[in-house]
Amino acid sequence: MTTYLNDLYSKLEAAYDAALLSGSLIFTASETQTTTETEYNVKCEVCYAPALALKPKGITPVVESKTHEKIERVNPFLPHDPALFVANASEHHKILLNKFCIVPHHFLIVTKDFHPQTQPLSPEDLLTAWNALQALKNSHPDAIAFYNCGARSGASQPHKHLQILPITRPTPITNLVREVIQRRPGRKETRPGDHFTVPIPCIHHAVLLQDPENTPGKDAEDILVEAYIKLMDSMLMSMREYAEQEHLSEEEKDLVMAGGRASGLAYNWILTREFMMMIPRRQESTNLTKEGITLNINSLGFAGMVLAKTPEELELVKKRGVIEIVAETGFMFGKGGESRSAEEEVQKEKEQEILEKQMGGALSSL
Ligand code: B4P
Repeated sequence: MTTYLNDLYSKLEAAYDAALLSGSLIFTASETQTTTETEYNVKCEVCYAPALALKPKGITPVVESKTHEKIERVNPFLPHDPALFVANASEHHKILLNKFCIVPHHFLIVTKDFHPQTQPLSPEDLLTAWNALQALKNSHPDAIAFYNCGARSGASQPHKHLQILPITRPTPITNLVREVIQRRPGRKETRPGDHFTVPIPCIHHAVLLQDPENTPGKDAEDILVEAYIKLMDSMLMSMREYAEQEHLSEEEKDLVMAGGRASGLAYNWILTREFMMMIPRRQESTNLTKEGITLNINSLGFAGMVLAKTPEELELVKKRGVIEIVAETGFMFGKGGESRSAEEEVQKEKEQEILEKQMGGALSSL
């Protein structure tokens, strides 16, 4: 294990307290409300943080020429604010506190040099995120790492950065994964290294991670790279199959094909100490109303956690449910790439469940 991340939590605490005191970091208090999404048998979270509506959006224009033709923009990560620096995370990564956090100690793993946020994750990116999760395993065993990659993924900064949310409870998706991989009569066992899906729309590509301590011949980097490539392959394959459907509109085809090109690919990536998942994105935001109230969704949306900044957003999310609004921003792939509606997806899961129960019954009566 790398020594870069020794005492990570103490370093985070010290930097966080100092940055908060000096005003370099803005913590926004929020209220978390839980939704029970009975259709999917999962409880999701809506984090309500009205003060965030006042936060500046994305990269800030700083210089505008007299003719207004050229706008130069600042990159907040290069150079970074020294008050937000926590430690180096590897030879090529640094840890910065998230300037606008709603969870204390939320931090970013940022490349020291500029790399675009549209780039795939490198083996070193993957290992650094993994090492950070391992470094927090005693204080925050359920911390989650994520990467918003590409234009429709919910990213607001173009400099490559992964994020770690050091939460103190399992995310809704972690709870669901633990439930899904449990061994049950009649259900195929999910073993470390296996690809699996979760019974909510749009999450089709997930891998249960092998434990590097108990996997002879492979280290953590091998396991992470293997899982990442497996997910990327299966995600691109699903997109290709989806695009080949005859009934698809030209507009939808264009959208999927743009995603199939490296430059146009947008996806969310989630890593915990147990699993990795990848979710391709068709659009950045979800339409909460026909009148045009939209909500941006990032990786955390697929972890079952969305952020509402106004009372209207909060009410609309609670009314429609987190899963339904988040699913609108991804693709619903079926077998052979057919698309399925959210209702069809639920119906299929129900049929699967009944089949599993019947098989379980049959097995136990043997
Ligand atoms: P991105 O990948 O580009 O975008 P994001 O996390 O979706 O955050 P966004 O900036 O769009 O903010 P939003 O209002 O949706 O990440 C860029 C990161 O850099 C962000 O974390 C940003 O705060 C941070 N940042 C910007 N300027 C910075 C600077 N000068 N120095 C250091 N860091 C800087 O969300 C607001 C915040 O809430 C984000 O941190 C977001 O990650 C977090 N959040 C969203 N949903 C959440 C949820 N359900 N639960 C907990 N936190 C949530």
